[in-house]
Amino acid sequence: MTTPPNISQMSLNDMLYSRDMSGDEIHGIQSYLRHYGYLQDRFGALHDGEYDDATEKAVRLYQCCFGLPVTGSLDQATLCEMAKPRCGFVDISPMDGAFTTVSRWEQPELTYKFNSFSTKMAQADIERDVAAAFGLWSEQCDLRFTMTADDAVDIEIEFAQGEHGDDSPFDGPSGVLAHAYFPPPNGGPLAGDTHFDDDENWTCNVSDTQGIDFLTVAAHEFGHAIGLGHSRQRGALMFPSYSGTQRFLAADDIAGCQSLYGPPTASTSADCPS
Ligand code: TQI
Ligand code: ZN
Repeated sequence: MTTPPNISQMSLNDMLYSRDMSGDEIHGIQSYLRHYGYLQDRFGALHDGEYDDATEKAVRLYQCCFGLPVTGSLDQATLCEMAKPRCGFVDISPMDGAFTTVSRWEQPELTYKFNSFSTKMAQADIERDVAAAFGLWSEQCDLRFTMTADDAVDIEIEFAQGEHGDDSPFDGPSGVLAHAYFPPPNGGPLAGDTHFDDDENWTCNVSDTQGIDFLTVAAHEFGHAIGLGHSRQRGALMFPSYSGTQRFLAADDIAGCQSLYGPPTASTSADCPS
């Protein structure tokens, strides 16, 4: 680890206000904020030596973490706090994604089957979109999904209306669209199972903007079924609101599934030309 920048080496009296600070002084503050994780590339672009938006956001985050008044400027209280001796470890890890995880499957090979289909979409379309939704995850982490006709599978998929035998009844059109159970030990015998509310206006057709895109919701639910909770990252598939079709994983979703299962293994990508 690099040596933490030492703010007390700077002359505090000279830099009570960010607008009065020289490029070198601002650079010093930025190094300090970067060292402890308040300034990170993923939070936005930085102009080195300039008190820009990224720096101001980092200062606000720092103030918030230290219980200081959140002014966004380098006031005396903030500079004094920075000048105090402190632990050299980061406060905000660069690894911290916005994703959350709950539990994971122990084996990389997961099986699934359908207990019922929808009245709104053809069976072949559902099977294709479910395979595609699983594929989004298996492309990015060390998991593989296989449909089988066996009784005992990991993930049971069904369409149901209202009460459907799991104490979490569906609520008719709109509201809850679907739910999935996390991997064991969560969910007991229901672990991994994924239920879709058949009262929704499901569509398999990307150009049908009135309907709810089944593939998008299935991919989100399968994120839960493999152990991801919701993400704080807007634009992540695991962000907890539906804003239309999103048939891809965002970087945060990829970081989330890889944190649970690691990247895809060589055998998974054996069919890629090398
Ligand atoms: N269903 C909720 C969801 O999947 C149910 C739920 C809430 C849940 N918290 C959970 C399931 C934690 C497992 C674990 O988020 S939903 C969206 C989104 C829903 C919502 O019907 O509200 C999607 C289903 F993100 F768009 F709001 C799919 Cl994509
Ligand atoms: Zn969700």
